[in-house]
Amino acid sequence: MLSAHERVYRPWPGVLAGHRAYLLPEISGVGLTLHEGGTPLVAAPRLGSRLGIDLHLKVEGQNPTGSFKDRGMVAAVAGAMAGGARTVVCASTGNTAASAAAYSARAGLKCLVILPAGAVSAGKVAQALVYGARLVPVRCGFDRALELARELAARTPAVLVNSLNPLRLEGQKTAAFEVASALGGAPDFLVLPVGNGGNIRAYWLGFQQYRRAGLIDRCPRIIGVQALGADPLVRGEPIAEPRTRATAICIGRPAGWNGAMDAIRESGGTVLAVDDSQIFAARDLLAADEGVFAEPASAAAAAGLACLAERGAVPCGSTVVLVLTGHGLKDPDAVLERACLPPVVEPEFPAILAAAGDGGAVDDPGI
Ligand code: AN7
Repeated sequence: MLSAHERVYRPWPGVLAGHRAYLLPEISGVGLTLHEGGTPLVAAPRLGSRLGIDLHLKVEGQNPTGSFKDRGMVAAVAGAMAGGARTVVCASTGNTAASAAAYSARAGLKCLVILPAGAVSAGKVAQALVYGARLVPVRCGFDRALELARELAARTPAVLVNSLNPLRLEGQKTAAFEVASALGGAPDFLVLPVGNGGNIRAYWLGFQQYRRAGLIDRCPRIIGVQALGADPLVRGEPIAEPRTRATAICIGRPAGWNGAMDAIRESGGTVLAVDDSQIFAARDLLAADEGVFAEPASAAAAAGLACLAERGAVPCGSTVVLVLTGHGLKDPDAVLERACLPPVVEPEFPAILAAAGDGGAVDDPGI
């Protein structure tokens, strides 16, 4: 028999059970989980010292479907179950679809996902398919797809599980609880990507709730980052045809516009935009410096933080949490379409040695 000391495997119970005391009772008792949440806050000393800050990464790519969406989806699907629903529906740039598909499979519900055709990364489409969702690719962008999903939910018994469903934010706010508890308080700054504007509001709600409960004595400044070309909050007006390679946040008319701007204003934060080349540079730096691979939308936040640090807008020594919302493997094409793969060589030792030594990749073996 393993003694209590030897039983080193103690699974995190998931968002609904793990944060039960701070969630609505109508969902906290529903036994639905894929053990989402409880993600690590990883110290980032190399990147942090480049930027002159105390940097920590909230690695949301470690959630069951590889993005932060699982926190809100477990809550929304639990709500749908509690209400006796049989079908859920969402529009999605990909991660919401993957998560909705997984949790509705788990819950035994049908799932319908409306996708902007040709604008969702391969990993996310594969996830939605394999979990058994009904996919409806539509010849439009995300903003129109969301209108259609809302209309479908209004006209049928299907429950909308986009972040217009308040239970989504209820689940997603738990990430703020985890950040505060890992640091023993709020960071000075929290930086995250903004698409539809749900997650930024959820973090703000979470920090405020912990402050009201007396668990933290202040809230962080919240900094939202958008991709240039899909940056309506920065421009102050909707964008009819948003464009960015960071497909997850290719959104021109965020449904959560007001909530996002309130979070930024009330926290004393800001919103800024970075272009795709800054996004890819930040992604590569994050991977090389810290061993963490984030999808382009998440790397946008890293790029935005670098911009602000260079401008002196983040004082030296500040404690900063960078939220990496989705795993890099969601969109391998975003790496491969820019990479130059080395040529294939014959399976002979001299050929391997020559190829390996090329560019000094292997220390001179002295042969
Ligand atoms: C990796 O999946 O909108 O500002 O349909 O996938 O709360 O929208 C995804 C958004 C950031 C933006 N990072 O969050 C969808 C979807 C990643 C994302 C965002 C998304 P919100």
